[in-house]
Amino acid sequence: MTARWFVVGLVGVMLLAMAGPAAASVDVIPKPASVEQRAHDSFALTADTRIVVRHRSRDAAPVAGDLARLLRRSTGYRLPVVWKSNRHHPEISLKLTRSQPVGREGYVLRTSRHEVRIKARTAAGLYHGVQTLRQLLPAKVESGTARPGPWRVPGVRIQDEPRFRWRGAHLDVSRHFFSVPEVERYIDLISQYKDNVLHLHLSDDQGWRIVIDSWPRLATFGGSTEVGGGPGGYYTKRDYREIVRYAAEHYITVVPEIDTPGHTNAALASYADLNCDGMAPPLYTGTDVGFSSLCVDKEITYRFLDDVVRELAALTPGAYLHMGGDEAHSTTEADYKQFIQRLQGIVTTHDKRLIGWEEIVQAPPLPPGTLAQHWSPATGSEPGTELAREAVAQGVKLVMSPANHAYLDMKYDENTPLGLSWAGFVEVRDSYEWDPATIVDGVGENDVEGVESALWSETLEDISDIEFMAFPRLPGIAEIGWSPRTGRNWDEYRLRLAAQAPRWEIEGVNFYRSPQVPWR
Ligand code: TNX
Repeated sequence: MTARWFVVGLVGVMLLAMAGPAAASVDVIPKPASVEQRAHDSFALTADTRIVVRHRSRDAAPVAGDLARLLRRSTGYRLPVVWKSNRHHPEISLKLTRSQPVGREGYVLRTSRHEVRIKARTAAGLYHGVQTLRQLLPAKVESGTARPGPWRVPGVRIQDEPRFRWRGAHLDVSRHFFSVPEVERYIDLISQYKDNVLHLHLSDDQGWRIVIDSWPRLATFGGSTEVGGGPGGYYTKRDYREIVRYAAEHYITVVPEIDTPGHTNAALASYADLNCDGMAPPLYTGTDVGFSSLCVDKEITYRFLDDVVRELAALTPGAYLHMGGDEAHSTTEADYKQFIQRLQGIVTTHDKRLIGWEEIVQAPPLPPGTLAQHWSPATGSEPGTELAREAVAQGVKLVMSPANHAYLDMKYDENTPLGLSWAGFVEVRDSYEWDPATIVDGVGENDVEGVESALWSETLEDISDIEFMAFPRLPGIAEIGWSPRTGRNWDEYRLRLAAQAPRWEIEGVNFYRSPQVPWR
């Protein structure tokens, strides 16, 4: 064989090799754990289709209702939800069953000419299967008004489950306040990518955003402004319960954060007694960090925390309360340790588990089940990675949010009109190309509870700003939390990401058209 033919042959083999895995993938984010394509098994949704809840399952019924609402809107079909199959009607069936080869949140989705069948062990698993089905249907399925078909689902057998238990999206509602409908819109968007935690940053120097009945001025005064001096706002307990309820409907757990002992100017401004010198500082509308601290030596500080934690715990069905702990630059080291020690006792007393930013591992011993959130942009063994390793040494699991990858408030590049850049620019590729189990030396797969994107709101004023920073980066972080590590690569991912754009256009999502993505 001549060298020339050898090269031609080699290129051919390479093309085939590339076509192999590409052919076996569908445009779904996060990428399912396993996809088998079966061209002759494609399904067509028609006016005759029914949605069948097998075994009259009460847990599955709301998922079916949700799917029916979505499909009725865009197809205009009746799509009754029924308990029984009937061979004259094509069907989408949802079935809860113990005997599935997937874990708690996983699902199996298979199509045939007659049926799309989704099976799972839990309603959450079915819900995730439905999110996959949405993405298998044409983008116009997201339309709010009836569109003409056809409504084809490609022939597939998908078996899927998450890599990590914790797949979070953090939203800072303190620096700027966001209304309940804005938060619910964010829930709509993140749940499509199988996130299961909404971490609400409810207090900071610039605003206290939740009513605490025993300390009413926290909300009414401490919540009365925001960065830039706008009117701010706060959630009543009813508002907060509504967010929790809406999140639960999307199989998302709310993790509320009250940031302490630093990031507390709004509380200190509301109650003079909380200050060591008994003088309340003015409200703050700038963007500096690290200048405020609760008074570690005063007993009233712990009465305050006990009240806040008790009221918040009563409103929060999830296991975790986030108590901050970051950037306490105005608290001495000794005070910090003493403070975190008492704080964790308070959280435990109210039957909740503690999660804090990674600085909390400086105050051992932490109770079992405590989580630390890694946010340093340092990698490998660089300075800044010690706290993550310290967490591992203490058996504290990590939620990974490295700022140079997972901070969605970082600018994409120097031209991004919103955002900050202290951790560098974070283009779409930067946010996608990292792995939580290899980014810090000494932190492996079993030390990681999960992954979380963070969206700080110093520069973000409304939902449209939130969307612009979260999209298209958030789906990539969600994929890192859900999909197996093998099989994830940027060149393939960017094509699947591009395929999401028509959906976002129909949903009215304000997203950044990164030049790194081949938008169609
Ligand atoms: C750091 S990371 C903060 C926040 C800021 C954010 C801005 C962390 C735990 N604290 O207070 O809003 O940077 O990017």
